[in-house]
Amino acid sequence: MIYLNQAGFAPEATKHATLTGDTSYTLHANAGSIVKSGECTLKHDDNSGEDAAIIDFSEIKATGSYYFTDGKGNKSAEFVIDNNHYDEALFASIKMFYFQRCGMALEEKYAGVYARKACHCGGGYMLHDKSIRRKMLGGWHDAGDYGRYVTAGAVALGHILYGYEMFPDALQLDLNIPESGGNLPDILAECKYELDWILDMQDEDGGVHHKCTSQNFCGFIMPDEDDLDMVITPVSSLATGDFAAIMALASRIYRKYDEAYADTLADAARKAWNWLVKNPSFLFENPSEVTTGTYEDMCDTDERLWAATEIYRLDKNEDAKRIILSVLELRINLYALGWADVGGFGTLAVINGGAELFGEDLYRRMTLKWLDEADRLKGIAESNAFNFTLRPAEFTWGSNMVVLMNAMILCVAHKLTQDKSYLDTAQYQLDYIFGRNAMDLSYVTGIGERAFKHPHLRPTEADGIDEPIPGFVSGGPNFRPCDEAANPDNMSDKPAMKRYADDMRSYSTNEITIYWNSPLVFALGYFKEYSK
Ligand code: 9MR
Ligand code: 9MR
Ligand code: ZN
Repeated sequence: MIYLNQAGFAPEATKHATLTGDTSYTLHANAGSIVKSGECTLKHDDNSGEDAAIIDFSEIKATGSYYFTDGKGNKSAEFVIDNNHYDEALFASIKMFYFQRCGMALEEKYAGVYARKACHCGGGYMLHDKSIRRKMLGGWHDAGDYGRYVTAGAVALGHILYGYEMFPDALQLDLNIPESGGNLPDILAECKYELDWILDMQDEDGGVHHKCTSQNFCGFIMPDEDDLDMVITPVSSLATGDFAAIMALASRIYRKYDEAYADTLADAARKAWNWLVKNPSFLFENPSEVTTGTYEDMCDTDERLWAATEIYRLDKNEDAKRIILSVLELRINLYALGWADVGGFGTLAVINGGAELFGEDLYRRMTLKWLDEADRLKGIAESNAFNFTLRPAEFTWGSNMVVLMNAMILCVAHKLTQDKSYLDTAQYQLDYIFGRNAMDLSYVTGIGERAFKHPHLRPTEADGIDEPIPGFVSGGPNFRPCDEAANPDNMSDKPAMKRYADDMRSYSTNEITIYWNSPLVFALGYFKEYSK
């Protein structure tokens, strides 16, 4: 078999495919001619359990469409060589957020066949006092379920807005959303939809509630049919830390377009920061009567670090600087970009803020850790025929997020050093997401000839339409799957890269989330800007 990026390659890019189970290959132009052929020596690959080799066809630069065959006659997915090869993927991966909108109807002129009615307009009640209700209108559904969670939302916004700070031009797309043509760039209008909901999660004293979901997951129904009441769970320092950071970051980005809104965001950020400074850790566990997602996290030091870096950028507040310096003495991960560990966002704030603002010493300490991690990833990628950065045990629930976070780390390492080997390694991670994997699948709906089709996504199951909405990233293989479609019994003899089921029931391998799409937006935006 030959696995490769089904979204294709830029003409000047380094182009790798992975050959397994056979030693010879032929590259065909779709027009009919044979472009290249060769022999490879296979080597065992732990992640896929296959004997595999790299096919390097970087010298093929003519635009057009192509496919490979192996010596046994197996045909690979078709792919293009073209400068615009990621355009469709970039558009769809951002438009995904519009399809996750809660609290408004998706009209046909923006949503096409996926149009649907408004959902979850009834507000929510406070867990500690059921008589207190809040509007709780708007925001993005977190995932295949209809919950809305602050830490998850802030992290998704973090991926997109740091991308916007670094390469705004690449993200100026007409998204065909209701706000298109207004005073904000479309992508910022889309993010505002989430920011506004998160603003509502803050109390007067600055604390921010962790999540707003029904007590239990609803069935596989359209969102407007879900009439379960929403409960707003207590304030957590995790949500408040992420909130302070994302609001401060957003206030700077939106100021150019809307002063008043930027002031609102900045004030909300300061209130959250003041709450954080006054309060100890309030971590989060689901209250006993609530069974939806937890986003549990046993440590808020990294959330406080992220908040401190952005508050320092906002107000050059000495307290914030002191907190950054004290956190740097602890051993916390300074490149993580997930919903639990957010230290990497603190580093991105420092990178974007610059050495002049933060001081040479602090800047150097944070970027060096980042580059160390990028080097570690590069080392792993050089050692296997998928040029892949994960090891078998790292295929956790949502392994594709780890892959995409690694792509982000490598993109930023490239920005810091201009060393092309980082960009190549980032690209290999995108290659994996778009089909260079032992499932032979593109993990983005609608992108590539062999894209996965059955996400654990309630509207996709309930809308009666065969094709899933395009642009959604699957969670991907899970070394310890735990649902009825992918479970330890039917997966235990499979290698890590194949512990995946393209099955709607498989929430532990095939759900979608906003924060699995957002790092793809960052990586594709980066490539659009810097890979020319
Ligand atoms: O749909 C739910 C998904 O969003 C969660 O990630 C997952 C794990 O918490 O749970 C899914 O809901 C399932 C529930 O946990 C058990 N009963 C079946 C539900 C739908 O598959
Ligand atoms: O993405 C989360 C993953 O890292 C966890 O292992 C998993 C179980 O706690 O939960 C995932 O988050 C789910 C959330 O709890 C509810 N919405 C769907 C999310 C994706 O499956
Ligand atoms: Zn909704």
